[in-house]
Amino acid sequence: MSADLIARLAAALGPSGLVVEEADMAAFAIDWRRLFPGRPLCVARPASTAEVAQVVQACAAAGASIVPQGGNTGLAGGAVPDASGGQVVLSLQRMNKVRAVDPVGLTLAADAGCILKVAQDAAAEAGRLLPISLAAEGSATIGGVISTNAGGVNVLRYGMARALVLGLEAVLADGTVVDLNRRLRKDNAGYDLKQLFIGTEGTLGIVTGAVLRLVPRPRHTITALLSVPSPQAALDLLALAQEELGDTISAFELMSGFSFDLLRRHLALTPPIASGDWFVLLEAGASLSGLREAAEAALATALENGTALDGVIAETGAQAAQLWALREHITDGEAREGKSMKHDVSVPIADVPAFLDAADAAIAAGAPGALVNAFGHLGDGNIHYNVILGPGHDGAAINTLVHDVVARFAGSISAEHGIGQYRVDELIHRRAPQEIALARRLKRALDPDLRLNPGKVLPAQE
Ligand code: 2HG
Ligand code: ZN
Repeated sequence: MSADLIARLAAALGPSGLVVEEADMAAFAIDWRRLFPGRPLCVARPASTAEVAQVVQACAAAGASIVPQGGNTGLAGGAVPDASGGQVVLSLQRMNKVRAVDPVGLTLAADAGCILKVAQDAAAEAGRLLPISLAAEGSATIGGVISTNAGGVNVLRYGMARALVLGLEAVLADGTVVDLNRRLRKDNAGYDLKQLFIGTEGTLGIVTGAVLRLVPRPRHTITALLSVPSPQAALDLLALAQEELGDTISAFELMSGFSFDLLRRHLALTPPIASGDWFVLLEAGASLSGLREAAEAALATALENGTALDGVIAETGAQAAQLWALREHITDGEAREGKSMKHDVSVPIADVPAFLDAADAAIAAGAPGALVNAFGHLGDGNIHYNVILGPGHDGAAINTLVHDVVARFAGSISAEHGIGQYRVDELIHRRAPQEIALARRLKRALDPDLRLNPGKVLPAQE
């Protein structure tokens, strides 16, 4: 059966469209952190939406399941196959073009496999901004960003990926192509079907292209790094920044002193300000002048009243990039320190300091000696509360400790990374049975044979 399937895929996709050698499949078989190893039957690399549909039809006929994959930069193991050797990885890599940019209508259309950075650059060339920004943007793809409803550092101003999708096209589990590629700002005609494919991690359909919303590109940007005495002070600083800079704030990131220790230790990166227990990276953008003056005044106030201990505003684009490099390398520094349990949690913004205290207390009591690398998107109430395991620590028990605290604050166990395979059990455990039952009904309605990315978001077996 699998030989027939491979022959059919080879005929449909041609020599550059199918990978079957184990060595060539290696990069598609495991996530970049090498935590979720799998073994695919083969890797299909279609070059068009029509070819994606052919792959799906061939897999349906052969009874094989399909694992869609974009840049493979996810953190929840959502885009890698299981270890059965029977799943077909469907890589969107060859569908990598920006299709069109409309600077007046403020839209950008792209193939699903288009690298996020390529799409950002195309928008910038047209004098506009595609406001999705994340550390993995040099490899992450538009389809992956949409399928996972990715977040990133600009969510507090522009929303998650979902807020920026105007239209998309998707291939369903039976190979039907659904073209919802509309470029409309307003479209209230019937069910908003594109939502089925946003954030559902390829379990209800495969996104093959999309139309994204652009925004005007702010002419002035300020990037500031501040050290603050505590998470509560960071929150006070957010309130002050909201007063003084209003809706120009596009990023408000919190990083712990320990995050910076990791940067220093493993990557020789140091902050250009006096160290504190906590740091904030703030970015704001506006097209009208006066932004820098407002930011300087806000920083002076913060230093004066003790909300901030030290701070710097980047003078040049290169300096701003250096400040961002600190933030963006934390994941890397953490990976070099050792194996960590990621907790991509959110709580109401005002509860972040209390959450951090309670989670620290839970770890100190339940997993003494484990190191906590807490950082993230304070402006969204989203903290990456990652726990680096020491000898004898049990990862699953640590998940429970942290997520129990999240539950006390009525938070979410995944603010932006999604469920993938990593959090399936926790999702089932943490969400109401009615909610899970509804998700299962949706899955069964769209994918009755459980062909699309089985075992991701929901368990593989009912
Ligand atoms: C970030 O905010 C990413 O940099 C990765 O979401 C977070 O490594 C992580 O846990
Ligand atoms: Zn993040």
